[in-house]
Amino acid sequence: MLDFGCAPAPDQSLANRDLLADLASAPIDENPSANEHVKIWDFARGGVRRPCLVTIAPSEVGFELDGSGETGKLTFHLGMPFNLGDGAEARIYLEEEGKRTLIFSRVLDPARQRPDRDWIPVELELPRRSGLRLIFAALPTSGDLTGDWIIWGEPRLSLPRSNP
Ligand SMILES: [Ca+2]
Repeated sequence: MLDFGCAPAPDQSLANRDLLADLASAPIDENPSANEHVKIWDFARGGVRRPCLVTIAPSEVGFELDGSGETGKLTFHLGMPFNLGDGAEARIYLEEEGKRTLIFSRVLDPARQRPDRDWIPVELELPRRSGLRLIFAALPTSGDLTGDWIIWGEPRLSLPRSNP
């Protein structure tokens, strides 16, 4: 599992936090084998190429949210890069004091469901509390792991300005 600090820009009314930049600079502190299943790569879906956080099922990656007591909006474009296998499930959890709450779930099956071959834009409002951890997870929907790559295109957090 990876953990990250957050450094929102203090002079902006809305700080955009690029989660891919966080991942690229993160120290790998736990279970190195799991990181073979978490990558940053570009993928194109529907003719649009985006830099992506990649989670290969079964895997997950976590981000510490800003400790200022305020969080904001999470946006990303969801997809699977290969039209293979029987699909997989994308999930996002919020973790607080070790307890997980599922805030997003989507099963994708691009081999059989044509709409799942395009980017799916997602926007999630996050609660305004400190001490939260955001977890992106890829789960298999069966024993068939063929092509079970979940791609999170351009994941970003918009953080309201912290009051000084
Ligand atoms: Ca599968």
